[in-house]
Amino acid sequence: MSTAAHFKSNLRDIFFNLFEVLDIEKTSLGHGKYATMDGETAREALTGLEEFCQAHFATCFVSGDRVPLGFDGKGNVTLPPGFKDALTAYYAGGWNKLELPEHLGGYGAPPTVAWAGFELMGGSNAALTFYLLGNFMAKIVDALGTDDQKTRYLQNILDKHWGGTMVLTEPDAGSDVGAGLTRAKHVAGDEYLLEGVKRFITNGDFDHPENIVHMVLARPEGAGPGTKGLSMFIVPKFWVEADGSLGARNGAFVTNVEHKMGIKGSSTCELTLGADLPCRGLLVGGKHDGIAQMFRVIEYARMGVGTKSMATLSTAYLNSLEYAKQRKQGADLAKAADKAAPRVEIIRHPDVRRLLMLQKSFAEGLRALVLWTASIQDQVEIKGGHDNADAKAFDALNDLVLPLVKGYSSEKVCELLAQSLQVFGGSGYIQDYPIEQYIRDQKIDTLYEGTTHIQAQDLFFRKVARDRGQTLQRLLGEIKATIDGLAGVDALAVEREALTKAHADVGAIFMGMMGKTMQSVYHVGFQGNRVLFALAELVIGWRLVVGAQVALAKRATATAEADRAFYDGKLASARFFAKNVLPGIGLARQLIEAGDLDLMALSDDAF
Ligand code: ST9
Repeated sequence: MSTAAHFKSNLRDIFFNLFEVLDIEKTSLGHGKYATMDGETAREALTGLEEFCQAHFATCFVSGDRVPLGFDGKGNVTLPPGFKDALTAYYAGGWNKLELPEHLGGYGAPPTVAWAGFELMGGSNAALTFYLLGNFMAKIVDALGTDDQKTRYLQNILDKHWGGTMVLTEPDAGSDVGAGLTRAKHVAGDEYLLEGVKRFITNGDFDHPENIVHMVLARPEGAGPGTKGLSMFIVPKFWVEADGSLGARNGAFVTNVEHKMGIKGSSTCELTLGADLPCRGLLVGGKHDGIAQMFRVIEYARMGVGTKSMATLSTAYLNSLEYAKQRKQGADLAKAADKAAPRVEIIRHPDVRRLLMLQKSFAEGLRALVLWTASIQDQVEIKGGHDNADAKAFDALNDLVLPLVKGYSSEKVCELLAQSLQVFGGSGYIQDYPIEQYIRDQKIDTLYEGTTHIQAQDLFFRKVARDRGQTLQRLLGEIKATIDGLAGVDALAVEREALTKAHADVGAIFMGMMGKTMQSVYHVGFQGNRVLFALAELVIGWRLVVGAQVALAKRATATAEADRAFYDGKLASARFFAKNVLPGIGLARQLIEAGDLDLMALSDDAF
């Protein structure tokens, strides 16, 4: 297979979600901050981006895996073949402007359109896509920086395409960010000197931009322990003077590049601050509010990681579908006794059909989850940012579902990619096909930006318990309204019944867990992931059924054969999920209710 051909996109389903289900032409485009973007522009942009990703991102997907990053031992990392050209083409085509707001010179696409675009980029070459984080850091400087910080950085990042990083992790501070030891010593005004060693820094160095802007968490002298004692600093590779001109090399040096299982083209670096040269940084916004500031970046990255997983499953599914339609092996199972029976394409085998529909329903279900979540983000901005009651309700809903996007999408896709490979038989295990690389490139998604259990704790303690279940209840109410609306719709009776049962099970799971948590928080430790998965499956099942309602209506009037087949496929995905996934929530409920603390009592030596 050619290196470019690995990426198979599904723009038809993206458009189905955006324009037929979420109806963003009515709900998002033309409103508030998105006043100037219309449906035609959004469709053209995504169609163009798809072509661009095929031509420039997909083409270096393999070289990014096979040709190692260069590292000179003096802080400088060189990119694999094709990466620099692809980044140059990306900026030359103005694709970075798609999600930038108009006041920063962008086209003002809402999150729905931007995350749809991200699916295309992350699916065609995730390692390369990460190098584009600088663009988002410009938004952070714009939102949080002082006027002086904006003068130094904003136009530089935007016009010169500087890189950006998020710098939290240290050798002994991974999930436990608050254990970070990097220190910051006040110099004057908002300027500090930083010292410490940071680890696993994505994009720590690369040889495309002239400068890289690191957003670093460090503890100022005298600050308290834990995350609340951390502040966020802008630490550039090259110092930037007050007039925005480039100054001397700053003391933030890459001192190692990790050799990883996957996303090898993405430089994951150890970053040493203040060892050989002083490392100067500016306190973001002149305010000690580091962890809250950094969570603006983390939330974006968590959404990005969940979307990357979904995008990987989608292209893996479409690759395995293509293979299953071409590969002939064995006779039809019903004629297997007849040794002279004709050989059939493997898509004719029931087990392969099951594997294909399993992937299809999850790829479409996860896309529906991601784009629905993005539509909530659209509304936060349209309703006036974070400052009014309506916007706050959408913001709380976005907070509630982000752990599903990040935690569930990454875990489920990790499991399902093995099934994508299974369709290929032994051929899937070799590098002639992209699935083995997909598996290696995707596994990281369950780990970085907060492991799956961090997402489960975030969901249970912060997004449900601390909120006294209010946002969860609103969400369950919305799902209930869909169930009620399906009364009498015979074609979706199976879906209605499965959703009704799953809805009741999830309600009972949360009620039961509140009681169990009163007895011991260890119950959340044991059952948290299961709770996260149960809610995610309910929400995905719901979104698939909402899509099925639309598909049912459109199917009735569709004249083109391709449209009829597409809507039949949507109905089939929803039905498969309702029959094969939603009933599993009942089992999860039983296991959660029966969950005990036995393992805590077992001696460590017994493991
Ligand atoms: C990493 C980098 O992993 C990986 C690279 C990813 C690259 C992604 C790139 C994305 C895309 C780029 C391309 C763009 C192209 C776009 C093109 C589009 C067309 N929400 O519970 P407490 C805050 S980096 C909001 O007491 P502990 C809050 O301020 C490493 N805020 O925590 C809170 O205070 P309060 C990532 C939250 O026990 C404060 O924290 N590392 C949330 O002190 C304290 O909260 C991680 O993710 C939240 N959900 O600390 C760390 N939670 O309560 C994982 C907390 O007063 N560890 N805050 O509001 C954790 O998350 C831990 O739970 C912990 C615990 C550190 C928060």
